[in-house]
Amino acid sequence: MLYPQENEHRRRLSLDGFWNFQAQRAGDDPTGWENALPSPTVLAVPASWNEQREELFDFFGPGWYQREFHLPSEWGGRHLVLRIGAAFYKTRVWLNGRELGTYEGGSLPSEYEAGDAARPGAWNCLTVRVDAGLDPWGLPPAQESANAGEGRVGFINQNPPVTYDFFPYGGIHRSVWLYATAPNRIEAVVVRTKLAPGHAEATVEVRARVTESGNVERLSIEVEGESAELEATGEADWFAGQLRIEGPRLWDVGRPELYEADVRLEDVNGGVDSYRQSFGIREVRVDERGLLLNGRPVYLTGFGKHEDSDFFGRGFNPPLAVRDFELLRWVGANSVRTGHYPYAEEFYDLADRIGVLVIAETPFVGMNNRMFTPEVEAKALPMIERMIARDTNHPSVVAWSLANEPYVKSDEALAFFRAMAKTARACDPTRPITYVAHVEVEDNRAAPDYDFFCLNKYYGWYVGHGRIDDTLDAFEAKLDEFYEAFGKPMMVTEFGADAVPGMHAWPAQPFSEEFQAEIVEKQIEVIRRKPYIFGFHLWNFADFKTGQTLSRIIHNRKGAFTRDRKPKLVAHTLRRLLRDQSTGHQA
Ligand code: BDP
Repeated sequence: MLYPQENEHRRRLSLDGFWNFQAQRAGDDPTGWENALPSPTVLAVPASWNEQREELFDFFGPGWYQREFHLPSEWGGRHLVLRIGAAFYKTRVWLNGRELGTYEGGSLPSEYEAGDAARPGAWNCLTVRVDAGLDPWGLPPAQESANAGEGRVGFINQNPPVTYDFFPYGGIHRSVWLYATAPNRIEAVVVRTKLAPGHAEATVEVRARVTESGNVERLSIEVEGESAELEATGEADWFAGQLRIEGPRLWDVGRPELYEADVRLEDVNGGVDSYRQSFGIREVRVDERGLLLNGRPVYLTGFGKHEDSDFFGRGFNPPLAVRDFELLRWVGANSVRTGHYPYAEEFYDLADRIGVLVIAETPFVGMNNRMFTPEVEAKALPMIERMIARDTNHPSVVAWSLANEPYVKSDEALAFFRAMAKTARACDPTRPITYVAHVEVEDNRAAPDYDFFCLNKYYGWYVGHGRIDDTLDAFEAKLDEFYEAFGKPMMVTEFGADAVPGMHAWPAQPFSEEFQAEIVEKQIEVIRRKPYIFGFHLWNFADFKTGQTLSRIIHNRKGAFTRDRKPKLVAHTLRRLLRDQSTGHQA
């Protein structure tokens, strides 16, 4: 899952831009569409289709994308891979009419071997069929039937009928690349660092997987002038080696010290491949004090987010991503959770380069009891593996969140959550794992298998609506109850209220900016009193698009910022509260 890179031994071609597009409607016969679309229109990639054209607003696929591109003749004989950063939700790909493969999953990359179908030195036709059809067994799932109101109070008649509170945008959401390497290539690089006591020295362990391990002449790494050979590990196609760095510059909050590992593969047939992987030297663990970064407790403040903006929909929007990190700095926050799916890779690159902590979440949201089957598990576990393989080298990622608001009450649910925990730990023994809980203690039987506990609670909103002061004691008692039940350090990962920007009320009332600012300030005061809580994230960073239902005023309005990133009153409140405290910043 290495991000495509341009270097001495690798080439890449961006296929972003304007593509032909055709919506497949009931009654259409798509025979032959992989060769030519009969009456296409034009769409931008990457971006959701829903906000680009009126007729696609509530269209969920299948949508057919097609474009031509010229393949340089020198790419003949190279190892060619087509890579789609993410498309929601099921993808099928053809090159020059020949099927390359399929992938199910809306927020992780898919790759396809393209060498046999590609025509070097000529024009090529690429077709991508994306089906965002509401699938009750997808991850995340749609409701089993419209109006089922599954899993969420107040969401009966939600349109479209999904089990979660964000819009099921369709389309190619992240960049599309074609890349070329030597036939024997570096397929994966995993960098892990270990600090000696006192931090005077760090060990950097690098593992790499190659395509043809039998043909490796030499595999080596270099970091700032230090180099080491990687040797076969005995595990299929994996090699490993390590080097030491004296006086390491540690990566920390607001102190984004990064290193580059240059990996080089020389093949017995004379081929060469190389890859530059950035990484940070830092140590993360959880003990009874909470999250420790480089041995020191850190208090996390920030937001749960979404990938969501005007026009782009869920598509990756580079200036918006920079702006979001800039607003985090402005408000004084040090961390985010990728609610409720893995984000674009570029997002974690920015977090690494700016020094923001990330709790990285799977797309397992809306997981009610009917989902805990062997079939769903067989889809979920490989998604965890793919997510961790993709994001493991980011120093910004300090924990994996394996689900949002599941019901872990039945024996099946418990077994499912134990299998997920086991998979995540096998992929990455270096990071703590968690999942984000709601409802009651007895709905969270898997908590003992996870390292810390995350809780979402909406007192004064979904519980005791409109009564801020009257619900503070109940809020506090609920936090204590969860801590007493599990004895794990905790984070409050969601709390808040909707506020329609420009809506004012005195005295404060629901949906006004005053109400949102007041509830947030008073609940933070409660949260901060709890020694077992090591951080809080407001829901949400910005207003975001969701399905239509009586409790939503076009968007979910719980953002501290509007959808176009203007501060609401609560953002100023937070800025005052967060900038006044020093525990969250280590720099
Ligand atoms: C929580 C969910 C989140 C919702 C939020 C809300 O985790 O996805 O958007 O509630 O209702 O339960 O605003």
